[in-house]
Amino acid sequence: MADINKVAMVVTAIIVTVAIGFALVGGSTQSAPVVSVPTAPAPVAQPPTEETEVEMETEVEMETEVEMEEPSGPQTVSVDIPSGTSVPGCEETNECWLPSSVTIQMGDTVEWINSDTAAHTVTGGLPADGPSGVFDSSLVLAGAQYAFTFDEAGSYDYFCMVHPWMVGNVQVN
Ligand SMILES: [Cu+2]
Repeated sequence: MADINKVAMVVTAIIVTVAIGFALVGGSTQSAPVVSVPTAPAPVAQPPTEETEVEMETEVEMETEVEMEEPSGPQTVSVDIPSGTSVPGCEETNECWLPSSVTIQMGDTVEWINSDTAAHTVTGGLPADGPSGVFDSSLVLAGAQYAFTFDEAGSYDYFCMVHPWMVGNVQVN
């Protein structure tokens, strides 16, 4: 009887130990994924996103700084007088001057380059009102150019005295 009881107690102890072991192992294996799933992906996924955004913002700021440093000081903007503008038609697509409208800063210079075979003028004003007197190139021969520096802000219409359909504008800020 005593031996049987001892055996039974040992067996019971083994069973209990194994059961506790399963409980611990099972509990740990069950709780481990439950805890790690919500915590692990969230912090791992967010920091890289924030770092990427910060890096992109920094790059944009650096590019902006570089771009803003370049226009320091007076600039010269070129306007082309395309070939064929001595015949009406360019005004329909607004291409008598390329570009037909430019925006510059005070102190900047606009340089008109005559790429046409005909002579043109760059005359401040509008055909209906006549020359404004602000600037006038007189005849700019084929291949020649004319430049004017705008020191005062404003909107300056201009046209060609020879071909009054050629109308352009310079916006000075
Ligand atoms: Cu012209």
